[in-house]
Amino acid sequence: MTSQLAIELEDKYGAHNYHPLPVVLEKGKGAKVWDVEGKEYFDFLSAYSAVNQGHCHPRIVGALKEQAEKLTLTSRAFYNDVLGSYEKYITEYFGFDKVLPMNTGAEADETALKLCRKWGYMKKGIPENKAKIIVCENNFHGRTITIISMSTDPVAYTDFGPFTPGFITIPYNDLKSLEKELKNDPNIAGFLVEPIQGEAGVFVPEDGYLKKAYDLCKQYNVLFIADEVQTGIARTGKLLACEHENVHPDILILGKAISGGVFPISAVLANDDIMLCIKPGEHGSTFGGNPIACKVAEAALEVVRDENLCERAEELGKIFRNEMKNINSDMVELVRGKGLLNAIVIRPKNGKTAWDVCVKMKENGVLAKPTHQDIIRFAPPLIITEEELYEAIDLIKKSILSFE
Ligand code: IF1
Repeated sequence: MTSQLAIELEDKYGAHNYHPLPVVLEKGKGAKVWDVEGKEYFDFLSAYSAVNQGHCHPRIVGALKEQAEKLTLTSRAFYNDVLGSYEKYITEYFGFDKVLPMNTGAEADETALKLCRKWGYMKKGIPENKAKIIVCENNFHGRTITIISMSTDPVAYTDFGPFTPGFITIPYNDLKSLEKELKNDPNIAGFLVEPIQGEAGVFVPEDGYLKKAYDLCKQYNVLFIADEVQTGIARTGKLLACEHENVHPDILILGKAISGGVFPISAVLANDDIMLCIKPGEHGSTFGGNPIACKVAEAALEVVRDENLCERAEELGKIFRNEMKNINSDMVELVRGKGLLNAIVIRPKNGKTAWDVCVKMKENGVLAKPTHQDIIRFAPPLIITEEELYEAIDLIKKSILSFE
């Protein structure tokens, strides 16, 4: 296989729903990946924060292999011998009574929306079909019809209507708008929010926003739903980004790094008064909670704890932002982020944009992806060593300075 052939094949036989950087990867280990020609790169995307534990982590891959040879899928029509222990493990790990296992982030978001509506009718007493959920401008929660019905990005929703009703959109990081909607409408069941907006370009809200939003939700008997698919699992320097403000959401949505990028696994967590609103037959998934997923997720979460990934993300993130802020180039307009979820806003120079910077970094051995024309997201695996991080920082600096 050559890069050129792999790209041609994808172009000819795959749907054109992505525009990848022209690099064809065939191997990964820790913070590094290699392309089919053998060139080595630092991975500063981590599959959009799914590979927090590093590529092909031996403990996680080991759990996958072991379970794959024993039992892969039973469906939820029968019990299996691993689901219950996994459920005990993950609920204790995150401090909730119950978990509902799914596969992808979008499915977990859909699950949370259904659960929230159900709670609204059963517990809050909202009249039939009147439940509303507040969401934020520039959100990203996935690609299903209902989820794009909440989107304010024309690329995400145009020509995919008709859309699912029942959502109210307010600006992110705006408590006044939140309170106004909560005050106006007794039929609001939930407020769905990303603790840091990922797709919006790693947009970090003001300190105190999440806590005050949570308190407002309590005041108006509305569920606070955190989408931590991207921010969760140590990425921002805490196990959950909500922990930066001591917020324990009513409904927690997890995906991506819950498997270390080894397998599609997602989860919705809540306490009994909420989770038990859903009864047998009302929701589910063929693969959700399958034995391989259970073993893989448990191993991936053990790695987070045993390898101190929260502390690593916190410390290395500080180094990274500091070094980026010190780059002597007017292309670096702004550096922001938390832990190892960071972004640089690129000021175009001589017609060169964030895309050109990413292509140059690729040539120099660092992989990252631009978003929104002018932003580059930097999110290496959290197991990256300090030495590797400095090596990568040098390559990033060299790439940006090459446009001076
Ligand atoms: C793609 C971004 C990242 C997410 C949050 C749910 C989901 C996602 C907060 C859905 C997914 C992805 C998917 C990826 C691009 C991407 C992304 F650029 F859009 F913002 F991560 F940075 N909630 N995020 O961020 O999870 O169904 O994909 O498992 O290619 O669309 P999924």
